[in-house]
Amino acid sequence: MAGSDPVTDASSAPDTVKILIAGGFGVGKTTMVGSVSEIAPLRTEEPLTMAGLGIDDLDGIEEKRATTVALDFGRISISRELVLYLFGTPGQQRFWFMWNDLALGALGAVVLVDVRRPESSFAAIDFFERREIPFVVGVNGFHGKHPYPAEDIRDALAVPEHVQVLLCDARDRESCRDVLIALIDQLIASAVQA
Ligand SMILES: Nc1nc2c(ncn2[C@@H]2O[C@H](COP(=O)(O)OP(=O)(O)O)[C@@H](O)[C@H]2O)c(=O)[nH]1
Ligand SMILES: [Mg+2]
Repeated sequence: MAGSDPVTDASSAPDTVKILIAGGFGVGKTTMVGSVSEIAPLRTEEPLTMAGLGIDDLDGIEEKRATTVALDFGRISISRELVLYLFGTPGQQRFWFMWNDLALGALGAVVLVDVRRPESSFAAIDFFERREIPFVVGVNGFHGKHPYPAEDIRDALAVPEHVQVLLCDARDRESCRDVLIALIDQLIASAVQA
């Protein structure tokens, strides 16, 4: 009784793709997952406490009050055929042991950069380059300001030519969606080439 029952027909189910949202501590990863997610994002945030004093580098991000201890999780439908599952990584170096596990099965990543402290996302760029996981760079202009063109951030972080660098606002749904769509376009283009 093969049929086209939309409930049981696997071909009508959307493709689901795992995407990582990575970058340094306090660059806006949790904010981005929260802005774009259609489901209430799962957060594993804890208030920053004295325990992290001297460990978590708050230089330049004094307004940060909470920190992601495991991961952020959200979902966004790009079309009827494509649903992205977003995994926001914890930024602090002491949680880096989790990154390899989080990266399993990920098709691509967004590396978010705080325009005021671009170097804090360098390690994330290095991580995806080494593992040959495709990524785009999203430059989060805090306070909606973009003092530098994308190409300056590319030069500062030695981002290779084939990786897109996009200016964005982690608080803005459309802006974050545009970054994710750019990543998907990049993934499709490289799949077509292969
Ligand atoms: N003004 C401003 N604040 C932001 C922006 N993105 C994130 N924040 C704030 O910066 C802090 C760190 O962001 P968060 O998303 O927790 O960073 P994460 O450590 O990368 O997950 C939080 O207090 C956010 O509300 C932004 O684009 N503009
Ligand atoms: Mg976070």
